[in-house]
Amino acid sequence: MGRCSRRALPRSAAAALLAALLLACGPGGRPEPQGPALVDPHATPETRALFVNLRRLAGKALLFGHQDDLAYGVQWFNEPGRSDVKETAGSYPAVYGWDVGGLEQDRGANLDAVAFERQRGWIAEGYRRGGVITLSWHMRNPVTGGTAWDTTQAVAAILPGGAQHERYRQWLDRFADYVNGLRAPVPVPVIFRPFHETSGGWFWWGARHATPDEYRQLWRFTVEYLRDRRGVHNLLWAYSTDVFDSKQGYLERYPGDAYVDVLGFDDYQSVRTSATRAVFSRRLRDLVELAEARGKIPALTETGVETVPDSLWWTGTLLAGIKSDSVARRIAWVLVWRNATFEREHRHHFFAPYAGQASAADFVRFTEDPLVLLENELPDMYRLERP
Ligand code: BMA
Repeated sequence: MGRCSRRALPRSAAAALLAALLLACGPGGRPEPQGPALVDPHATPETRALFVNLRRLAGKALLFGHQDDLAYGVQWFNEPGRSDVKETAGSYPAVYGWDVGGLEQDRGANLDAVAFERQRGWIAEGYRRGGVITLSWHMRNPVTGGTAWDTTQAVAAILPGGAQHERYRQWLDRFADYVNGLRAPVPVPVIFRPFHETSGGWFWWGARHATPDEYRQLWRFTVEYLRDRRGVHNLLWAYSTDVFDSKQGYLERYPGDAYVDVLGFDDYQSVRTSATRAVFSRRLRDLVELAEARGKIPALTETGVETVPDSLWWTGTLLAGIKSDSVARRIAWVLVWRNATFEREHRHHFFAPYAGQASAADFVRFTEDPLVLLENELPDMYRLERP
């Protein structure tokens, strides 16, 4: 399947072990059951393999991810081969987060000045090295044309029959063209996480600005349009809330098991210090239980502390919280947000360390933990051994 350009063998002993786990049969030598269906029954083989492998790995490995990792860092912008994570810990991250906010306007670059043409190249590059790709979409307000943070009511207007429905279809067409064009050379599997942090009130699709039912309708329409009308088959669908305090709260806007592959949440609150570790691990545990009960993948889809001022945050707060509970530690990945370039944005807005940053040494310790994987330790996530 034209996969020869991707790494054939895992590099380390740990990766070899994980590869063996991924390819293992179930107890008694029988093949593992097929497991629950994906949102897309026609998902490409690589997309299906990614889903199965993430599920199998969860609990044995925690993939580390970083937003916009290849595009820029705190002290550089758009320099091929660079990565603040690699320059700190020796490897690219295992998960690459990217955002397509701006695609709807047919702009050449996203809302953080990442050119789409380059983003496409970085996505293919990360995939060829064996990395996992996730996309979010800070979509502009389709009623006003304002930003994603313009909370003018818009969800009802873009549902079928709504005044802006046609516009929304056009935006989805642009997205479909973009993801259909992500090829290396097979379609690159993408974990798509639209309408994120839906329990928060800051985006136009969030709580208070659309009813749970409207949100669910929007989600389902989006899945069906891209999958069934536009033939997009390289997506896993990730639902994500902000922090939540009960399973019931988490599920309030949940689109339904048939429409979701990954259950995630974004936590910039209970991860701040170890004082709230119990709350953080309880959230993770609830998430893992919700996901596992449905055969889905649990993930900490965004987290971090801006500027990471606590030099021991990675092991002392993040990892300690994840590992303090035998259920909580079964999340599949954790992704920290972007490292804005200081010279361009004139603000200290970064969530991963860079060489010399106060938490760099602890970040290295974090990545050396047997549970935590960077890209160079990943088994082949895109191959599924069939008996
Ligand atoms: C936010 C900030 C913004 C950015 C947006 C989308 O959390 O980082 O500066 O534009 O995410 O990436």
